[in-house]
Amino acid sequence: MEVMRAWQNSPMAGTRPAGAVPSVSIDDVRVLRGHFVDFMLDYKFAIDEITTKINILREDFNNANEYNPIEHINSRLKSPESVLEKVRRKNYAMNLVSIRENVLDIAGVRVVCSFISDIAKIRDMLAGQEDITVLEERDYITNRKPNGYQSLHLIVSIPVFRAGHTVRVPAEIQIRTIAMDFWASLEHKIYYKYRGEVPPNLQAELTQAAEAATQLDEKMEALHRLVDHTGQNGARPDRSESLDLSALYEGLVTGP
Ligand code: 0O2
Repeated sequence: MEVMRAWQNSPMAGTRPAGAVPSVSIDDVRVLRGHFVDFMLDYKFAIDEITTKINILREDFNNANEYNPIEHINSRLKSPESVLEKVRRKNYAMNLVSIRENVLDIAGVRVVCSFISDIAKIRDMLAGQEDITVLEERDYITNRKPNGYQSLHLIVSIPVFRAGHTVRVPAEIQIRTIAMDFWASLEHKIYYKYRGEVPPNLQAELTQAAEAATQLDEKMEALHRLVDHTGQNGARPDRSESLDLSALYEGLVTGP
């Protein structure tokens, strides 16, 4: 606890008078590091919990012989540097309580779907789970970002059951289509290549590409509906009728 206070009053807390030398020993730093690693573990476990939930949905869809709306899932744990950069940029207090309350995207899970209508489906299935609380929803699909970015962001909190205690951990779930994801990953690369200063002509091209991605999504959605209505919704054929279960039954009754 003393150590936590030391960190809160450390240079990172921004409370140290200019020129003053911080009085944090190597041992303090070690303990602080331990606290931080443990704090970050909560987020790693939150990612594990959410990923498991989504994998269960995916397997359930497959098992039900239904079409599976989940194309792929990925996740990332924000790096400590990136967490601290955000705390500084947003002017939050530099302590773990403040970071837990304010930096809500340390744990991030991305769900990529085939069609636009799948996004609401996945959203409802996750938001409807008893242990998930939706803290905030940012709909960048209805309200596309000026650069063209589209995605549905859910900021949720989820319980993580640690060995000696339970903690509710915030996490960001991004849900988007393949086309939206394709656009976002390219834009992300360009943004980093130009260190945030994307030249206007390239920015205009990106905005046009976002428009093309939306048109593709709409076209695919229309085709999907068409196929759905004609009864060919991608479900695997039910082969149970053609299976002869009698041999299996006999084997179970009579043994090897
Ligand atoms: P990464 O690499 O995914 O970890 P801020 O975090 O301050 O930028 P805020 O308000 O907390 O913004 O969250 P916001 O803008 O709702 O969502 C942040 C995350 O959404 C980003 O995380 C990206 O993953 C994604 N995102 C938001 N806007 C864009 C965009 O214009 N282009 C792309 N490609 N992704 C975007 P990180 O941590 O910035 O990045």
